[in-house]
Amino acid sequence: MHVPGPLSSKWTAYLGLLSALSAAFAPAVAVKEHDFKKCHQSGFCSRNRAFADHALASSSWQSPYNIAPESGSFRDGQYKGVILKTINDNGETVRLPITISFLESGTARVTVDEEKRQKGEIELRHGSKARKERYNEAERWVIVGGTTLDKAAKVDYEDKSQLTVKYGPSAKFEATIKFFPFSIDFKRDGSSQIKLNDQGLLNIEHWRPKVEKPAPEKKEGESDEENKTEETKEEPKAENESTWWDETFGGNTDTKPRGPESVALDISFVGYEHVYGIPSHASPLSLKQTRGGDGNYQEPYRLYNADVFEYILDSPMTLYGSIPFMQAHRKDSAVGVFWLNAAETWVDITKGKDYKNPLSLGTKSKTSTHTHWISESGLLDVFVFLGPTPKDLTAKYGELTGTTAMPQEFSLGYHQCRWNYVSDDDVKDVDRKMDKFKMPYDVIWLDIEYTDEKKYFTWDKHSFTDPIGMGKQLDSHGRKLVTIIDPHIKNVDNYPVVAELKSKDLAVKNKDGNIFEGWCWPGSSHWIDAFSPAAREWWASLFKYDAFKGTMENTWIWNDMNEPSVFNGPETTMPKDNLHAGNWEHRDVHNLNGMTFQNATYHALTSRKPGELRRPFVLTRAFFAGSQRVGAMWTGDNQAAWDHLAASIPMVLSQGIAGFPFAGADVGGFFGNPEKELLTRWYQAGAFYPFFRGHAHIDARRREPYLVGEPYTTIIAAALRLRYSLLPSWYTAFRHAHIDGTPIVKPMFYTHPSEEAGFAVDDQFFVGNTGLLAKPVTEKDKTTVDVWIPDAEVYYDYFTYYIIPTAKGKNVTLDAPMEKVPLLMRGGHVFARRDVPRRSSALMKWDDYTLVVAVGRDGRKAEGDLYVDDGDSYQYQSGQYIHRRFIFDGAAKSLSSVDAEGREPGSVAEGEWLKRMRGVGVDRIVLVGVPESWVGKKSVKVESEGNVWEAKMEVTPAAEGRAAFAVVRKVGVRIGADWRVVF
Ligand code: NBV
Repeated sequence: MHVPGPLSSKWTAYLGLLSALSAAFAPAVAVKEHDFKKCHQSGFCSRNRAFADHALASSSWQSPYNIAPESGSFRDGQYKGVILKTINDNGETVRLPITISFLESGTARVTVDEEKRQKGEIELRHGSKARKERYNEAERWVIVGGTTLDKAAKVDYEDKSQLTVKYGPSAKFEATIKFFPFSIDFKRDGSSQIKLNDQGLLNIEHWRPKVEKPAPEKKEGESDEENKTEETKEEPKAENESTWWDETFGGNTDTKPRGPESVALDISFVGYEHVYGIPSHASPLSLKQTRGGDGNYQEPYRLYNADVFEYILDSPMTLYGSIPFMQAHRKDSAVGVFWLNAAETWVDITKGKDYKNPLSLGTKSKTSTHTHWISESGLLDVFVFLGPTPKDLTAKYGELTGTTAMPQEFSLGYHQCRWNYVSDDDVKDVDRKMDKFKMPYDVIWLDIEYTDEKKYFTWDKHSFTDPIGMGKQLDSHGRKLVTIIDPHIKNVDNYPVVAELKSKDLAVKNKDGNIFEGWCWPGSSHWIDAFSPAAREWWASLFKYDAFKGTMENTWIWNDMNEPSVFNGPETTMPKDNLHAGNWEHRDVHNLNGMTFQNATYHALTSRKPGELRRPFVLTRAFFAGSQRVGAMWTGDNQAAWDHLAASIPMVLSQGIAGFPFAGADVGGFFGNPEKELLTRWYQAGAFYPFFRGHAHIDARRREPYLVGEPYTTIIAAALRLRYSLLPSWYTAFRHAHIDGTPIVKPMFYTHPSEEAGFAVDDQFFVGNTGLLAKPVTEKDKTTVDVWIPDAEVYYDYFTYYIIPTAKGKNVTLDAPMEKVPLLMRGGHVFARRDVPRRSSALMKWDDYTLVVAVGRDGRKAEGDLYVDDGDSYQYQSGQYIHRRFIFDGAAKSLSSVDAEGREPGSVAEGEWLKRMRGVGVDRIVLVGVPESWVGKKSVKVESEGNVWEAKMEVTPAAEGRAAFAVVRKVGVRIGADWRVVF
């Protein structure tokens, strides 16, 4: 058994090696796939898979879970009852209270608990201080709204064996709850969409005392393996006790004071062939099957936040963060589930035409997707969304878990990071060189080496002699600094932070209730327990400007290693029997851990100085459902390899549809040295990640974009400027994500839910509502790309205005020489840019806008919007923002701008920012795809604020495949005012 504390000789040797390696700035020994559990190495996963195998193989299988009909009652949109789990042939049962809540939003929620544990009528082994209840606080961290019960939900039918409830918008949804065995069939407009326990895989491992069995006698000379009982020797069985009471992996033993306690359920998506979501995995957007077979995975998708550096691609292996939200999609219909459980979770996916239930007429010939969700502990708590559109799903999920926080505007710019910038001079030098090479950027980052021997909140005094001077140089061009702060606190003398952590008793505890000690970058460390309100309060005190000296208003924070990463822990994380605030076991809350830490930092940044209330920027590596409310994420330690560049796109798309769209991958690849072509292509792709940061490992050669040499330097500078010119549209997309959970970059199934051929396309995407369709080049030596065209609209090349010869549902091959990012404009959209290249986003703040109108097929309407606020404060919450809707009317030959939210002019008292925005206008309007009849026109009429004037227009006729286009200059309207331009 591994007891944290005094280190065993094995660990001393291992840690000696680690620290020697990290001292030499080499990456620690690469963590490989086999350092992480496969399902068969995880007791509860293998037991539940065995349970499934048994149930699915047997034609007579009956789930042992039945609702006791007399226990049930329905009131005010909620059904409450008790499931009886039959546990032996004598008919003994265990009581599992169930609540089914029908919410006003149309979402249904099914929660199952265990009565004995609710009442605390269980005994813990080893004198454990852990809580007796099943973990019931995930909701407190994750759910922020949308839980009002639907009082209009009505029981539509009821007899002794079942109950049907009608609910949701116009009572179009219904749930049939069957009692014997327990199952629920969720229908929309009368047809089944989602079924729970239809396959009978519901399994709630109830508490039981350990019955000591006499150890089988070991014959002389017999090995331990030979001595195993028949039961333990065989492949895992559902009732195999060998992993009930303790479990060892990689030399670490988990003491499991409550024994087996997993919760598992099958969720079938009837007639749905595609499922998406449950990030983060380096896997295609449309999830694969996981039970073997051609092209399928053998392993379930795993959700157990882990420091998996050098991760492998095309794998269901767990990564740094988890969002247990899954969407199923078929032509014109989308439904989803959110499995609210923060413990280690595995999800098996199978698809088949042989839908087991003969009653599901009409779906028999269609492929259905069956999923099997398996969590180690906690409540069974699942939300069911019945769509019908992908947008409904992201909106309802956003209502429950919150949406992306309105970001700091600068954070949409380019971030320059590496492990490490070695001194303040180094930082200042990079800052100057970016200017010299005319490369806009907003943020430079400091990794762990800026600290004094990995003591966070300190500076290495030899290399960073004047952090404030450095901060001021950055600030002079509106730039920012991000410093890393990790959750492990170095355990040394004379470090006030650790002294306080200990004296105030704010650290995570080991299973015995003593402070947990483990190993990370600083060597021996303790971990702040961000589940504790007192710890969060203390954490906030560390960030005050006068506490974290050397930081200033333009300093923001990066939280790494918060899975948490513990070098000598099981699977590089914390022992599951560690204890958090409230005596919850780490097992119960593991996947929440990263979010609680990022949340603590987020709140700390709101209280650095009295009266200063600005939107924090915090980047996190570990995350869970809800993390979108407190910052951005990145996909962790990828590699400087073409396949990692390609994999980043579905990964970022998956984040978007799972409600955490502020996402990006390390541009250039973290490990290794990208060849110039790869680095350049990566910048071109990265310019389309919502979070755009170049980063590199400490061993990687310097690769600031100006170092790469021509022609690449110029090409990268162009990609950066493209990002900067489109910042107004990116910011608008963030606004939409903030309002209703819409992804920032959108996959084809999301924008075109009727086009089946696009459901598995995950290497191209639309940016917000701009109609910009990007298809980054992710292969070496490629000078063309094939773009899949989802509809019959007209598509123009973004740069040349060539009309792409497209056909709906077909691929079109585009030229993509090195200097070109394949980017199309879909007809029918209007979007905003700022075209004057500047050094940072802050310097563009008061620039005029360019509006681009991509005229729709046959000159039809084009529409778009622009949202802008001060990009920093919370004043937008009191109306201090501009949100315009632009409408191009081909028939009326006009472009007009109206308040997108129908607010009357003058209805908001103008604060300082709005007043200053009075000086910001629309400088140019570019209209692509104008009719030939416009050729020769020289001016347009502009009407705004009671005045009428003329502006000059130049129309370029169509030529050799290029659309006719018009440019109106010096338009002269204010961006915040109503106006109309008549052509
Ligand atoms: O802090 C060092 C690195 C960081 O650069 C990287 O981005 C993180 O994902 N960190 C991991 C710890 C060590 C990685 C080998």
